[in-house]
Amino acid sequence: MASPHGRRSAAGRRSAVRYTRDVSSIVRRGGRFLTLEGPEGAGKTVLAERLADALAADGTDVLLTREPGGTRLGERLRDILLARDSVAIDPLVDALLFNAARAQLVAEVIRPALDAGRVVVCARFADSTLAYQGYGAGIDLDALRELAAVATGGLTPDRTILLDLPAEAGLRRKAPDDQTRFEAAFDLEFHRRVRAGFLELARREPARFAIVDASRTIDAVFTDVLAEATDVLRSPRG
Ligand code: ATM
Repeated sequence: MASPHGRRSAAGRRSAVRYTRDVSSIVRRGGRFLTLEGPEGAGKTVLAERLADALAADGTDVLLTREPGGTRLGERLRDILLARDSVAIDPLVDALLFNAARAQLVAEVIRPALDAGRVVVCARFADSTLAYQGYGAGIDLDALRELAAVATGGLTPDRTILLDLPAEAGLRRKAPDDQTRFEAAFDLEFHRRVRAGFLELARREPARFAIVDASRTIDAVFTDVLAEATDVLRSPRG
Protein backbone atom coordinates (compact mmCIF):
# COMPACT_ATOMS: atom_id res chain seq x y z
CA MET A 1 0.00 0.00 0.00
CA ALA A 2 1.20 3.48 -0.79
CA SER A 3 2.26 5.41 2.25
CA PRO A 4 0.56 8.73 3.03
CA HIS A 5 3.77 10.38 1.92
CA GLY A 6 3.57 8.74 -1.49
CA ARG A 7 6.66 9.21 -3.59
CA ARG A 8 8.71 11.00 -0.98
CA SER A 9 8.53 7.98 1.25
CA ALA A 10 9.18 5.66 -1.72
CA ALA A 11 12.36 7.62 -2.23
CA GLY A 12 13.15 6.04 1.07
CA ARG A 13 16.43 7.06 2.54
CA ARG A 14 16.86 9.87 0.03
CA SER A 15 17.78 13.19 1.51
CA ALA A 16 15.61 14.52 4.29
CA VAL A 17 18.17 17.28 4.34
CA ARG A 18 17.34 18.45 0.84
CA TYR A 19 13.66 18.53 1.76
CA THR A 20 14.34 20.63 4.83
CA ARG A 21 16.43 23.07 2.86
CA ASP A 22 13.70 23.56 0.27
CA VAL A 23 11.16 24.36 2.93
CA SER A 24 13.42 26.81 4.69
CA SER A 25 14.08 28.84 1.59
CA ILE A 26 10.36 29.48 1.40
CA VAL A 27 9.74 30.39 5.02
CA ARG A 28 12.89 32.47 5.57
CA ARG A 29 11.99 36.15 5.60
CA GLY A 30 12.21 39.13 7.88
CA GLY A 31 15.13 39.90 10.17
CA ARG A 32 18.86 39.40 10.12
CA PHE A 33 20.89 36.70 11.76
CA LEU A 34 24.35 37.51 13.13
CA THR A 35 26.62 34.99 14.82
CA LEU A 36 29.83 35.37 16.79
CA GLU A 37 32.27 32.50 16.67
CA GLY A 38 35.78 31.75 17.77
CA PRO A 39 38.06 29.81 20.06
CA GLU A 40 37.84 29.97 23.83
CA GLY A 41 38.74 33.24 25.50
CA ALA A 42 37.97 35.38 22.44
CA GLY A 43 35.43 37.47 24.37
CA LYS A 44 32.32 36.24 22.56
CA THR A 45 29.94 36.57 25.48
CA VAL A 46 30.89 40.13 26.40
CA LEU A 47 31.07 41.22 22.76
CA ALA A 48 27.68 39.69 21.91
CA GLU A 49 26.14 41.54 24.87
CA ARG A 50 27.78 44.83 23.93
CA LEU A 51 26.70 44.40 20.32
CA ALA A 52 23.09 43.68 21.27
CA ASP A 53 23.06 46.67 23.64
CA ALA A 54 24.54 49.00 21.02
CA LEU A 55 22.07 47.91 18.33
CA ALA A 56 19.13 48.20 20.73
CA ALA A 57 20.29 51.68 21.79
CA ASP A 58 20.22 52.61 18.11
CA GLY A 59 16.57 51.54 17.84
CA THR A 60 17.05 48.02 16.45
CA ASP A 61 14.72 45.28 17.67
CA VAL A 62 17.35 42.77 18.71
CA LEU A 63 17.31 39.38 20.34
CA LEU A 64 20.45 38.05 22.00
CA THR A 65 20.95 34.34 22.48
CA ARG A 66 23.67 31.73 22.72
CA GLU A 67 24.66 28.17 22.03
CA PRO A 68 24.48 25.76 23.57
CA GLY A 69 21.53 27.20 25.46
CA GLY A 70 18.97 29.90 24.88
CA THR A 71 16.02 27.62 25.71
CA ARG A 72 15.18 25.65 28.86
CA LEU A 73 16.13 22.42 27.15
CA GLY A 74 19.24 23.97 25.64
CA GLU A 75 20.46 25.31 28.98
CA ARG A 76 20.01 21.87 30.54
CA LEU A 77 21.98 20.32 27.71
CA ARG A 78 24.61 23.04 28.18
CA ASP A 79 25.05 22.01 31.82
CA ILE A 80 25.64 18.41 30.77
CA LEU A 81 27.89 19.27 27.83
CA LEU A 82 30.15 21.72 29.65
CA ALA A 83 30.34 20.18 33.14
CA ARG A 84 33.90 19.22 33.91
CA ASP A 85 32.73 16.17 35.84
CA SER A 86 30.53 14.89 32.97
CA VAL A 87 31.18 11.33 31.94
CA ALA A 88 33.45 11.09 28.90
CA ILE A 89 31.25 12.04 25.96
CA ASP A 90 31.97 10.56 22.56
CA PRO A 91 32.58 13.35 19.98
CA LEU A 92 29.70 12.09 17.82
CA VAL A 93 27.40 12.28 20.83
CA ASP A 94 28.68 15.81 21.44
CA ALA A 95 27.73 16.66 17.86
CA LEU A 96 24.25 15.16 18.28
CA LEU A 97 23.61 16.93 21.58
CA PHE A 98 24.86 20.33 20.38
CA ASN A 99 22.59 19.93 17.37
CA ALA A 100 19.66 18.89 19.56
CA ALA A 101 20.07 22.10 21.55
CA ARG A 102 20.43 23.98 18.25
CA ALA A 103 17.25 22.52 16.75
CA GLN A 104 15.27 23.58 19.82
CA LEU A 105 16.82 27.06 19.76
CA VAL A 106 16.05 27.55 16.07
CA ALA A 107 12.46 26.31 16.40
CA GLU A 108 11.61 28.06 19.64
CA VAL A 109 13.62 31.29 19.48
CA ILE A 110 15.53 32.12 16.31
CA ARG A 111 12.98 31.39 13.56
CA PRO A 112 10.12 33.19 15.30
CA ALA A 113 12.35 36.20 15.93
CA LEU A 114 13.58 36.35 12.32
CA ASP A 115 10.05 35.93 11.01
CA ALA A 116 9.00 38.84 13.21
CA GLY A 117 11.69 40.96 11.53
CA ARG A 118 14.03 41.07 14.52
CA VAL A 119 17.81 41.03 14.46
CA VAL A 120 19.16 37.92 16.18
CA VAL A 121 22.64 37.96 17.70
CA CYS A 122 23.81 34.47 18.64
CA ALA A 123 27.06 33.58 20.43
CA ARG A 124 28.14 30.42 18.58
CA PHE A 125 26.10 28.46 16.06
CA ALA A 126 26.63 25.58 13.63
CA ASP A 127 30.19 26.62 12.71
CA SER A 128 31.23 25.71 16.26
CA THR A 129 30.27 22.09 15.69
CA LEU A 130 32.31 22.00 12.48
CA ALA A 131 35.28 23.55 14.27
CA TYR A 132 35.17 21.57 17.54
CA GLN A 133 33.66 18.20 16.66
CA GLY A 134 34.86 18.28 13.04
CA TYR A 135 38.29 19.90 12.75
CA GLY A 136 39.01 19.40 16.47
CA ALA A 137 37.71 15.89 17.21
CA GLY A 138 37.77 14.41 13.71
CA ILE A 139 34.08 13.77 12.97
CA ASP A 140 33.39 13.79 9.24
CA LEU A 141 32.67 17.36 8.11
CA ASP A 142 30.07 16.43 5.50
CA ALA A 143 28.15 14.36 8.04
CA LEU A 144 28.23 17.32 10.42
CA ARG A 145 26.98 19.66 7.69
CA GLU A 146 24.03 17.35 7.02
CA LEU A 147 23.28 17.11 10.71
CA ALA A 148 23.31 20.88 11.05
CA ALA A 149 21.10 21.27 7.98
CA VAL A 150 18.51 19.00 9.58
CA ALA A 151 18.78 20.74 12.97
CA THR A 152 18.53 24.25 11.56
CA GLY A 153 16.28 23.64 8.55
CA GLY A 154 19.08 25.09 6.46
CA LEU A 155 19.23 28.37 8.35
CA THR A 156 22.56 30.13 7.75
CA PRO A 157 23.71 33.35 9.40
CA ASP A 158 23.72 36.54 7.32
CA ARG A 159 27.10 37.40 8.83
CA THR A 160 29.43 35.41 11.03
CA ILE A 161 32.04 37.38 12.93
CA LEU A 162 35.01 35.16 13.69
CA LEU A 163 36.84 36.42 16.76
CA ASP A 164 40.24 35.03 16.03
CA LEU A 165 43.17 34.58 18.38
CA PRO A 166 45.83 31.95 19.03
CA ALA A 167 44.63 29.00 21.10
CA GLU A 168 47.26 29.57 23.80
CA ALA A 169 46.26 33.21 24.23
CA GLY A 170 42.58 32.34 24.51
CA LEU A 171 43.13 29.57 27.02
CA ARG A 172 45.37 31.85 29.13
CA ARG A 173 42.47 34.29 29.46
CA LYS A 174 40.24 31.69 31.11
CA ALA A 175 40.19 31.73 34.92
CA PRO A 176 40.72 28.21 36.32
CA ASP A 177 37.30 28.17 38.00
CA ASP A 178 35.68 29.19 34.68
CA GLN A 179 37.01 26.18 32.80
CA THR A 180 34.60 23.80 31.07
CA ARG A 181 35.05 20.19 29.97
CA PHE A 182 36.51 21.56 26.75
CA GLU A 183 39.48 23.11 28.50
CA ALA A 184 39.82 20.28 31.03
CA ALA A 185 39.55 17.28 28.67
CA PHE A 186 41.03 18.54 25.38
CA ASP A 187 44.69 19.43 24.89
CA LEU A 188 46.34 22.43 23.26
CA GLU A 189 46.67 20.64 19.92
CA PHE A 190 42.89 20.15 19.86
CA HIS A 191 42.32 23.86 20.46
CA ARG A 192 44.86 24.70 17.74
CA ARG A 193 42.94 22.53 15.28
CA VAL A 194 39.73 24.28 16.31
CA ARG A 195 41.25 27.69 15.58
CA ALA A 196 42.64 26.52 12.24
CA GLY A 197 39.24 24.99 11.48
CA PHE A 198 37.44 28.27 12.05
CA LEU A 199 39.91 30.05 9.77
CA GLU A 200 39.39 27.41 7.08
CA LEU A 201 35.61 27.82 7.33
CA ALA A 202 36.07 31.58 6.93
CA ARG A 203 38.36 31.09 3.95
CA ARG A 204 35.73 28.93 2.25
CA GLU A 205 32.91 31.44 2.76
CA PRO A 206 34.44 34.92 2.61
CA ALA A 207 31.12 36.62 1.89
CA ARG A 208 29.57 35.37 5.12
CA PHE A 209 32.56 35.51 7.46
CA ALA A 210 34.37 38.53 8.81
CA ILE A 211 37.58 37.79 10.69
CA VAL A 212 38.30 40.12 13.58
CA ASP A 213 41.61 40.05 15.45
CA ALA A 214 40.49 39.28 19.01
CA SER A 215 43.95 39.47 20.56
CA ARG A 216 43.55 43.26 20.99
CA THR A 217 41.74 45.18 23.74
CA ILE A 218 38.04 44.49 24.06
CA ASP A 219 37.22 48.07 22.98
CA ALA A 220 39.25 47.76 19.79
CA VAL A 221 37.65 44.40 19.00
CA PHE A 222 34.19 45.77 19.70
CA THR A 223 34.69 48.66 17.27
CA ASP A 224 35.26 46.12 14.48
CA VAL A 225 32.40 43.88 15.59
CA LEU A 226 29.97 46.80 15.56
CA ALA A 227 31.22 47.93 12.13
CA GLU A 228 30.61 44.45 10.69
CA ALA A 229 27.14 44.23 12.19
CA THR A 230 26.23 47.72 10.98
CA ASP A 231 27.47 46.84 7.52
CA VAL A 232 25.22 43.78 7.23
CA LEU A 233 22.20 45.57 8.69
CA ARG A 234 22.58 48.36 6.12
CA SER A 235 23.13 46.13 3.14
CA PRO A 236 20.17 45.00 1.06
CA ARG A 237 18.76 41.58 1.89
CA GLY A 238 20.41 38.89 -0.23
P1 ATM B 1 31.27 28.95 25.44
O1 ATM B 1 30.22 29.20 24.40
O2 ATM B 1 30.90 29.43 26.77
O3 ATM B 1 32.59 29.36 24.95
O4 ATM B 1 31.41 27.36 25.68
C1 ATM B 1 30.80 26.43 24.92
C2 ATM B 1 31.75 25.28 24.69
O5 ATM B 1 31.08 24.35 23.90
C3 ATM B 1 32.99 25.70 23.96
N1 ATM B 1 34.12 25.21 24.66
N2 ATM B 1 35.26 25.46 24.57
N3 ATM B 1 36.37 25.56 24.63
C4 ATM B 1 32.86 25.10 22.60
C5 ATM B 1 31.86 24.00 22.78
N4 ATM B 1 30.98 23.80 21.62
C6 ATM B 1 31.21 22.70 20.81
O6 ATM B 1 32.15 21.95 21.05
N5 ATM B 1 30.38 22.48 19.75
C7 ATM B 1 29.30 23.29 19.48
O7 ATM B 1 28.56 23.04 18.51
C8 ATM B 1 29.08 24.43 20.33
C9 ATM B 1 27.91 25.34 20.06
C10 ATM B 1 29.93 24.64 21.39
